[in-house]
Amino acid sequence: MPLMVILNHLFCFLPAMVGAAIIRPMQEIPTIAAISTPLGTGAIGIVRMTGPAAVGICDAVFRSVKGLRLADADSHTIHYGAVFEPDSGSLVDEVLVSVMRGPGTYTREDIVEVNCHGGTVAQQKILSLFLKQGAALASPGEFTRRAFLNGRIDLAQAESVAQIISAKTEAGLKVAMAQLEGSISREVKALRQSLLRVMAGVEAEIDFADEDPGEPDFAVNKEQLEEIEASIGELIDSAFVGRVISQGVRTAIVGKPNVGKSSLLNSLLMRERAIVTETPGTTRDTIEEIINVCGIPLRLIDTAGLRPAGDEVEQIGIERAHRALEEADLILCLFDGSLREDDHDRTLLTSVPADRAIYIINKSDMLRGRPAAFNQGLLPARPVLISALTRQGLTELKEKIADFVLGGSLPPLEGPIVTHERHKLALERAAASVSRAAQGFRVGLGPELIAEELRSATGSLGEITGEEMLEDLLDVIFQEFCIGK
Ligand SMILES: Nc1nc2c(ncn2[C@@H]2O[C@H](COP(=O)(O)OP(=O)(O)OP(=O)(O)O)[C@@H](O)[C@H]2O)c(=O)[nH]1
Ligand SMILES: [Mg+2]
Repeated sequence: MPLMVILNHLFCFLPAMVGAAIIRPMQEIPTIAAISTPLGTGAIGIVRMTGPAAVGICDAVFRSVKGLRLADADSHTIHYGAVFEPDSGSLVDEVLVSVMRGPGTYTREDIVEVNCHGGTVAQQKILSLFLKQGAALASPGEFTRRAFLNGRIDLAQAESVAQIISAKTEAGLKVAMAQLEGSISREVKALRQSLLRVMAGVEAEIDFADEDPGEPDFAVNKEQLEEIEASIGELIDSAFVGRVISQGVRTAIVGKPNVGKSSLLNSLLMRERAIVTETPGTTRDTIEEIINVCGIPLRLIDTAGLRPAGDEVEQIGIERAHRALEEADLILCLFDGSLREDDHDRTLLTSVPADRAIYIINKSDMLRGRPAAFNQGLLPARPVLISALTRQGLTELKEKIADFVLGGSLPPLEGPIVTHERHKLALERAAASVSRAAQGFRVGLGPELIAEELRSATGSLGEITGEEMLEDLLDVIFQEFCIGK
C-alpha cells in the first residue's frame, strides 16, 4: 500500500477535527510563518515558523506517526507524520517536522520547520493553515531581522546572509561566509572601541577642564587616530575587490549596430544566449550574464547598437545602452574591422572614456590577412583583433580583461573585505570624521569640536554593525531579503 494511503488510513482514526481550537499567540511577539524554499516544482519544500506560538500552532495541524505532540518533543528533533486540515480532518501532505526551541536557534525563538512535498500547492496549503491558526505572514528577511534584534548576529552579519543566498561565484560565497562569521564586524567593532577610548580621554578633558588634569597627550591621541584612519582606509580599499567578487565587474559591450556585440557575448559565454542576425538593430534590450574570466567574475552586458534610434522600443534600448556605458567598470568598445569607420563609430569614440575601455576590432576572419578597413589610428589605445565568429583572439582578449581589472588575477581573499556599498559609505564618513579629528589635534582645536567629530565617526562605524542604527535603516536593509529568510 502506498505510504500516503497508509498515513491517511492511520490518521482517519485519530480524533476528528484535529486542533479545532484555534491557537492564538497570547504573547506580544507575533509568531510568523513563510515558505522558505523557492516556489515552483521541486522535490521538497520548507514552510517555516518562528515565535512563541510556533510549536503550538504546528501541533494544531500536525499528527506524528508515533502520536507524539510537538509540545512534548525535545529540542532539535525531527518528527515524521502528516499535516491535516483541522476543520475537515482531511490529509494535506506527508511531512517531516523539525522542532527547535529558542534560544539555541537562528532567531533565538522557537522555530518549527515543515519539510513537505515541493510544488506550490502543498506549501501554500500548509502556510495558510498556519496563518489560520494565528501566525502572521513573515515580511522579507523577517527571520533574519529577528536574529539581529534578538542579538544572535549583528547587522553586518545579517546582511551577509542575503549575500550568501545571492552569491554568483565561489569567491563571493567565501567572502560572504567570512562576513557571516564576523570578519567585517570584528574589525569594525575593534576600530570603534579604539575610537571610543580616544573619545573618553577627550571628554574627560572637557569635564575636568577647570581642574588642570595636566597636559593632555595630544601626540599619542593624534598617532592613534592616524592608525585608525589608516585601518579604515584599508577597509575602504578592499571594497573594489569586494564588489568585483560579490557582483562581478560591470562590463558593457558597446558599439554601433551589427558590429558583433551579441556574437561576442555568445562567444564568451560559449552558448547562444543573445539573438544574432545580420539585421542591424537586432538587440533591443540589455542582456546580462555572469562569466568567469581567469577566475574574475564579469557581469557582461550586451547592449543595443548605438545609432540615432528608429522606433520607440529601440530608443529605450539605446537609452539603456548609454546607462550601461556610464555605469560600467569596464567597456568593451567594439568595431567592425571589415568596414571603414563612419560617423556612428566616431560619435561612439567621443562618448567612451578611454581609461575604462578596451578597444576591439571584430570580424578579423573577413580580413584574410589584409589590414583592417577600420582606421585604428582613431583609437586611443592599441585594439585587440578578434573574430567573435571563429573565436580567434578571444584568449588574448580575456587576458587583457583580467589584466585591466585586477592586474591579472584576484588577490588572496584574506582579511576583511568590504562587499556592501552601505558599509563602504559608512566607512568613508567615519574616515572623514577621524581625519578632521586628527587634524584638530594637530592645529590645537578645542576638545568639544574634536569630541563631536569622534562621536560622528563612532556613529558611522556603529551603523555598520547595528550598534547604532535607525529603524528606517533596518526596513531598507531587510526589504532586500527574500521572504522566508
Ligand atoms: N564574419 C563574421 N561575422 C560576424 C562576426 N561577428 C558577428 N558577425 C556577424 O555580424 C552580424 C551581426 O552580429 P550581431 O552579433 O548580431 O551584432 P550586434 O552588434 O549585436 O548587432 P545589433 O544587436 O543589431 O546592435 C551577424 O550576421 C553575425 O553573424 C565575426 O567575427 N565574423
Ligand atoms: Mg546584438
